[in-house]
Amino acid sequence: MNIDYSESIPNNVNLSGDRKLQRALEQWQPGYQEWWKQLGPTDSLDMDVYLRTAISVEAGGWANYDHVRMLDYRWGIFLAPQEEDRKIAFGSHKGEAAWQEVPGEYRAELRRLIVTQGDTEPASVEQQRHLGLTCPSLYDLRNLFQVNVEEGRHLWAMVYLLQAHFGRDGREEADAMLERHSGDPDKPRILQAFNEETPDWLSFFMFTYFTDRDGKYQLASLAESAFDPLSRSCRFMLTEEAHHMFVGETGVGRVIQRACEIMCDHKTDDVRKFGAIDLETIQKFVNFHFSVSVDLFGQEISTNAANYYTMGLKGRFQETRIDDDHKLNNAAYNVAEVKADEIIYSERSALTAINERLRDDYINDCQRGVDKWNKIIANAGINFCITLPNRAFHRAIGAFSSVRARPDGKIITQADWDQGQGNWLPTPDDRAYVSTLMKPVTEPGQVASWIAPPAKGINGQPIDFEYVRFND
Ligand code: BYC
Ligand code: FE
Ligand code: FE
Repeated sequence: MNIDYSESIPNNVNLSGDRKLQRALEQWQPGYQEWWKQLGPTDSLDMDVYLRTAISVEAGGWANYDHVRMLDYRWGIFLAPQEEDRKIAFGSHKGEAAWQEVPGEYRAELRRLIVTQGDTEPASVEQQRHLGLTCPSLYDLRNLFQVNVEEGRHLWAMVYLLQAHFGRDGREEADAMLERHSGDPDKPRILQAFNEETPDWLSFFMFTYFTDRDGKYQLASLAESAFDPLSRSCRFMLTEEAHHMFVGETGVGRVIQRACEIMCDHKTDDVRKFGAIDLETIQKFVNFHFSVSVDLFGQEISTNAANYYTMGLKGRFQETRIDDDHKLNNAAYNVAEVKADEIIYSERSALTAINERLRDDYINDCQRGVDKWNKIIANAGINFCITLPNRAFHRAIGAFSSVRARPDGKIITQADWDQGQGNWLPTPDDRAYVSTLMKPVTEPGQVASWIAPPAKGINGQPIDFEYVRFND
């Protein structure tokens, strides 16, 4: 199914056959472009960037790589191919035909899920908008912009659903996506992690590793939705998400590699003296970004999540591969909670524990990249291990938000927290140090002092390829 690039909005949803929808989207488009100019990547509009563009939504549809002027980038609407006779896989409608239209009785819940998802996409672009000014290499700058244009397209994906399937209030919600802004005191983004700053490239790599991975898990559970257009939107978005997490995993890995090289070459732990980032600081950034991202899964016990599941709106990760009745009326799931200053697990209704189960899947997935980072450290012969903090650490949502916990999960007093937190989370000094390293490196093939070069280039190009041309 090829994408029609002859339309003002490239698409594979036969937009030209739906004049009403086309009008709605064309009305929204100028506001979006204005938003991109104002709050998208700073000073980037004149640059030519080596970007991939989807030309089809089938496997291999990503083959198209070329330099594209940022100003001319065109966002479109792409759904994964429709699965014939798709049946609902879970909840009270299990076995019925998937919905092509929104059922009236679930309209409010579906709209809320789509709005929450959509809101995060432009938020991340806003959070990352200044990073281009301090890129550690052209390769990294190109990856940043690739992520940014795709997050912009993810907003389009959700706006399409709102405009095609929700009428007037859908159009109002689409407009509101451009009115809330990350960190805006009056009109902030909906989820807290998307109101935090992404002030430096270490934060960016952590964000794409941990927070884009929350995106992967949320999108995967929405990809199970009985509402077929949502499912198809999310399935295609997931193919883009893989690259974002690759940027995070390899980015953090390269920062670790540089630290290890300096430690070995100079026989020192004081890598800051040589313009690198020490492993202790990297661990603190891991603690911060992991804890903020696990909050994004919501409360451990959530009747909202149970209702979304029973209604068929949001499934579990890889729902169809799970061997049970997919209704969960009598099923149990182990959920962590605090009792008498201990973390204990107890059996709860699996239905209300849907959020926690997704969080568990996410945490297991996070560990895999951490293991790879630790291999880099071990290969350098250094005795240090990056660890994920306990889920109780530094939480703002759910059962652990009312206690203080160390990264190892021990519940502590507020006084111990006040004393210890500088060892566990980035301090203002740590952040100030990292920010001193943020100086642009824009010679092809050159890389900043604090990060190792990538193992290979993009799409078979050499590392010293001119991934970005500035045209100034
Ligand atoms: N912040 O029953 P609960 C991505 C509220 S990232 C603030 O657990 P539920 C991306 C909640 O609203 C993926 N408030 O809630 C990554 C509720 O309020 P009310 C984004 C929160 O409904 C990188 C109350 O607490 N996608 O794509 O299960 C770059 C009760 O909680 C938070 C989605 O999130 C929070 N973190 O919410 C770019 C998917 N958590 O009703 C992009 C869509 C909970 O009591 N959203 N609350 O007033 C959802 O599936 C769900 O809404 C949530 C959990 C997962 C957010
Ligand atoms: Fe996204
Ligand atoms: Fe992403």
